[in-house]
Order: sequence, then structure tokens, then C-alpha cells
Amino acid sequence: MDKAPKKPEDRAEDSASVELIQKAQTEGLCTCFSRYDTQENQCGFGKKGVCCKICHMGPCRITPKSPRGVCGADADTIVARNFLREVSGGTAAHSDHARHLVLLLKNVAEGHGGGYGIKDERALRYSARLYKIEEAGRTNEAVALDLANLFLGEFTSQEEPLKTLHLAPVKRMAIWEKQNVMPLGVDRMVVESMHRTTMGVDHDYKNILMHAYRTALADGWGGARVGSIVSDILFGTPTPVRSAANLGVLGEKTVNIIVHGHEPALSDMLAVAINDPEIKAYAAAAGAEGVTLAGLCCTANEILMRHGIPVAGNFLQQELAIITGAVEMMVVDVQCVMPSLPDVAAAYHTEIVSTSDIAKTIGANHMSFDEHDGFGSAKAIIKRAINNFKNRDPNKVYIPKAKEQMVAGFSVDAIKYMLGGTFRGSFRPLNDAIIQGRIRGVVGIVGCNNPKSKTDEYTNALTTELIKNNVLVLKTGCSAIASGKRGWMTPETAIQFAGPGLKEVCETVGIPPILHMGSCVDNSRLLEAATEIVLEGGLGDDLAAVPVVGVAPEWMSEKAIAIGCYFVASGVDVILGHPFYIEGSAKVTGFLNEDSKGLFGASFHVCDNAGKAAAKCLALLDERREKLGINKKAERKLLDMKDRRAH
Ligand code: SF4
Ligand code: MSK
Repeated sequence: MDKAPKKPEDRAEDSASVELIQKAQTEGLCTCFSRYDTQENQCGFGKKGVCCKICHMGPCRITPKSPRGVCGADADTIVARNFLREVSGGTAAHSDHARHLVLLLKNVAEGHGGGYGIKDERALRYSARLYKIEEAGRTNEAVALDLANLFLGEFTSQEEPLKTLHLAPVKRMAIWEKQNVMPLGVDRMVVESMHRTTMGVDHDYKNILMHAYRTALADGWGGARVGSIVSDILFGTPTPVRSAANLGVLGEKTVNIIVHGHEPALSDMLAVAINDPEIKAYAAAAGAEGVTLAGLCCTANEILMRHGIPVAGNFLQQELAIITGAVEMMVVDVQCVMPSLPDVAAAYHTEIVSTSDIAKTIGANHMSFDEHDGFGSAKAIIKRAINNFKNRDPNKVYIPKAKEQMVAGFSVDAIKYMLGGTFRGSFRPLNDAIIQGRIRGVVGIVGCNNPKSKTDEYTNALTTELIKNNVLVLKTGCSAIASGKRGWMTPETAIQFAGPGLKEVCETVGIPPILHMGSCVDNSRLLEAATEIVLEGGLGDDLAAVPVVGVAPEWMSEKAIAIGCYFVASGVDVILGHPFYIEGSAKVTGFLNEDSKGLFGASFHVCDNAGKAAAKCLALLDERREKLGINKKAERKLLDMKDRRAH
């Protein structure tokens, strides 16, 4: 990728980001964009994955002249070990997030959940039945306690495979069993990864990579899936909701608070607390016209999906949000939070408040979030932000105009409802549209931004190309925010660009062609949706049969690697916008990009631009359509809602 200094308009697609990158330059501030330029010649050994510092005989790096480390490890072993450690990092992040939510559910069930409760009884009872927990005639609390204890077992199970694996199609379970990748407890998988990759343990690259798949499955069909299930029970299953995206959502005259990170417990409470009469009065007394709460990254997605709270931006906009000069406070918890935030904030009045005891940053003020008094903690944080309003310097403020309307909130439940109605909620209309060729297939576009490429450009160009070609696009994480910022996440806008078949289906059932399904933990919802398609029938009996592909165009996080691995091990091909750090081993590359197909029916692919990725997606979808015998021209008539009900 090009490393020459770029103009602001070459750094990002949206005008808000461009304007604020320009402002940062004018004010002499460093951002990830300028720091990327100073990281010239990023380490070639790191990129290839051939640097090992697992023991202190090293660090060793593999070159043609020194093909083995001091201990004798070759490139294949070193690259595979480094890869497994990345997968484990990603799995740990999603799963620890989920663990906190499970513990909160347990507290709620035991009667000491602070201001939290069971918001979605239907989700609780449905989940209990999925796990064969008796729910009829029992209180919510009793059911929730059994479910929370079962979920805690998903982390600690020593010898039993995860119970959540049973939510996958039967055939997929059999494949995992055959390939010996049925994960045990999440904690055990991650600890075993660390053990296997320490000096002198597992040296067979294939054995190491199979454990990478197994660990990732503990994420996708364990930690992450449990995280989404418990979030829905505690905070409500998302339903379609209108909101807005990009930095133009900040208020000129309101106190602006941005929440950034991942865990929904605090942000959900903040979303409630901003409407508290005491808070409104407090803001008015400070001379503000209320409080604007907005989100960044996946915290944004969590409160967008459930409360319609506007989205300030995605990953690479976290510093830019502060550079507006209009943010009183940025409240952060865990994951994807840049350590540079306090440095940028020092140029303004913005206070950075960290809230998780496992995630502190020098220069940030720490206010431990007390879940036992969530509402009180949330109000204390908001009041502190209001106190800071008087310190805003109008001379430093620039809030970009860019702001687009969006619709989010497409949980699997919501999609089912949209497709079939309350009483006949079902994926049948979607399966029929795929079988008839009106919809060519489904592509999940997920993941982050990365200063290595122009923010959102690849993601949005690919999305456009796919909907034009009648592909239904599912989105999560910062990739979903990219579509929101572009104004393509409403039923009215993107539908104009959708191909005729997709357009017809979307108009008939009233869904947009690009569906926002949540945060990065919610990638498990994409697998849930694919499983629903299998269970509905007519498109094969396994996830590897369904015309579905995953793409991570601008990914940057270890979490994306774990997600990619659990998609592939689940039978869903994954296209990456740029490769893993594995190119130093042809064998590891071959195993992940080719051999995995034979093991799981799917593999990784790398496409360095949106055009190539779109072509690859269509080829992969058509390959599956061909195998299913449905790759023929579409019929004209589509059943409308009335026809379907009459069926
Ligand atoms: Fe070098 Fe082997 Fe130690 Fe790695 S484990 S640092 S390759 S000696
Ligand atoms: S926040 S992991 S930058 S999607 Fe989930 Fe965005 Fe990627 Fe973080």
C-alpha cells in the first residue's frame, strides 16, 4: 500500500473526516493518519510473520540466510504460532466482553443487578428453551440464573464441548467432530493456545492452525454468540430504528458526550440517564440546550441498535471527534480505543474518562463504572461532562455538517419478522428469493477501518457493487457505520442502486438492501442468520452449501482474525482486503487459503480492491448456486405478503 504523505481527501471518503484531518494538520496535531506516515517502512519481518520473540534465546527472524531460529523453529512454525496467538487475542476480547455480561445477568437473576433487569423476557425464555432449560411456570429470575450458570460453564468447561455448538446445523457439528475442532470451554481454548505456542511445545504448523480454528469456534459459537444472546436479554433484542450517522450529529449548543469501546452495560445506562429530568435540569442550568449522546465504534452500534442513539463515527474517527473541539467528554471502556486520545484531547477541553478497571490510559481520568449502581454511575459521568461545558472554547470548535439518516436494528428476530410477519416469522421468503435467483446470495461485510487505505472506500465500493448485482448485504461493526455515513442505510436510498431482483424483494417485504446487524460481537448474528437459511430448507443442509460469503475489507484487529477463522470453520468463505501476517510461510498460507476448503468447505481469499472482491464474491456465490442446482435465470413473479400468507 502507498506510504507517501497523502492529502486529507485521500485519507477518508466522508467529508467530515476530510475536514477534520485538515483541521488537525492546521493545528499541528498528530492523528493515526500522520503517525502512519511516520511509521515508514513498517517491519517486513512482522508483516511476513517470521519474527519470533517467544523465548529469550531470540528474538529470531527468519531469512533465506537464517532459515531457522536458535531453537530450530522454521518459518512455518513461527508464522503459525504468531497467527494462533492473534486468534487467541481476538477470541479473548470478544469472550471476556461476553463474560462480563453473563456475570451481570447472574447478578440480575440473584436480585443485585443495580438498575439492570431482564428487558426482553421473550429472548430469555426462547434462549432457555434453546439450551433445554425448563422455563414454563418459572420466574424470569430462576430461568435467568440457570441460563447464566450454563453460560459461565461455556467459559470454564474442561472436558465437555461447548453447548452453544448445538445451535449450528447438525451436519456442521459432524464436520467439527470429524476434524477434531469441537472447542471446550473458551478459557481452556485460550490458555491451551498460549501453552501450545510457548517455546518448545507445538511445532507442527497444521496442528497449530487447527487449534486456531478450534479457538475461533469457541469465539463464534461460544463467547461472541453468548455475548449477543445475553445483550438481547438484558438490553432488548434490536428492532429497526431510525437514527443518524457522522460527526454532524454533535450539537453546537448541547453538551456532547461520546461513548466509545464495546461493552453495552455502561452505554445502555447512559442512553437511559440522558433523559432523566434531573440531568436535563442540570444541563439547562449549565447553559446548554440539553445533552447529545453519540457513539463511536461498536459501543455506537450497541446503543444505536437498541435506543436509536446517533453514531458519531467509526474507528478512524475517534481522534477526529475530539478535534471538533465540541466534545465535553469521551467515555471509553474496552477495545479499539487509541492510547493517543488524551494527547489529542489536551489541545481542547475534552475530558477522556476511562471506566473499565482493565483498560486505563495515561492522561485519561478514571471513573470505575459500578454496575451495582449503574444508573448512579451514569448520572455522575454525565454531570461531570456538563460541568465541562463551560470550558468549551468557541474559537476552536468546528462541527462538520456531514450527517446522514440511517436505519439499524436488524437482529435475526427482526429480519424474520420483516420477512414473514409476527405470526409467520420465517426466512422462507428470503430462501425462495435466493432459490428463484432474485437474490443471488448474501454477503456479510464486516470489520474496521485501517489508515493503510482510504477510510470506508473499499467497504462502500464493494457494497455498491454487490447490491447492484442483487446480493443482500449484511453488515456489522465499523463497516456498518461506513454505509450509515454514506447515507445508504435507509430503505429509500440504497434501494435505487439495488439490482432489479433485490429491489423487488426489498420493496415487497420492506427491508433495505443493506442490513445493519450490530457490533463486532454480533458477527455471530450473521452465522445465526445463515443457520436460519439452512433450517428453513431448500438451500442445502449445511452452512457450506448456502450462497453466503464474508468480507473484511479494511480490517485491523485481532478480533477480525478470530471472526474470519470462525466463519471459515463454519463453512463460510472469507475475503480479506489485505493479508494476514503469514506471507513468510507458503505452507501456512496454503493451509488457510486452500487446504481449509477440503476441511471445512470454505477458505480465505485475499482481494486488494473492491472490484476484485466483488467479482470473487459473485464467483463464490455462483459456485454454491451451481452446486445447489439453482444457478438459472430468475422467474418473474415474486409472492407478495398477501400471497405468502395465503400459502
Ligand atoms: Fe528464537 Fe526459537 Fe526462541 Fe522463537 S522460540 S525466539 S525461534 S529460539
Ligand atoms: S469497533 S474491531 S474497529 S469493527 Fe468493534 Fe470497529 Fe473493528 Fe473495533
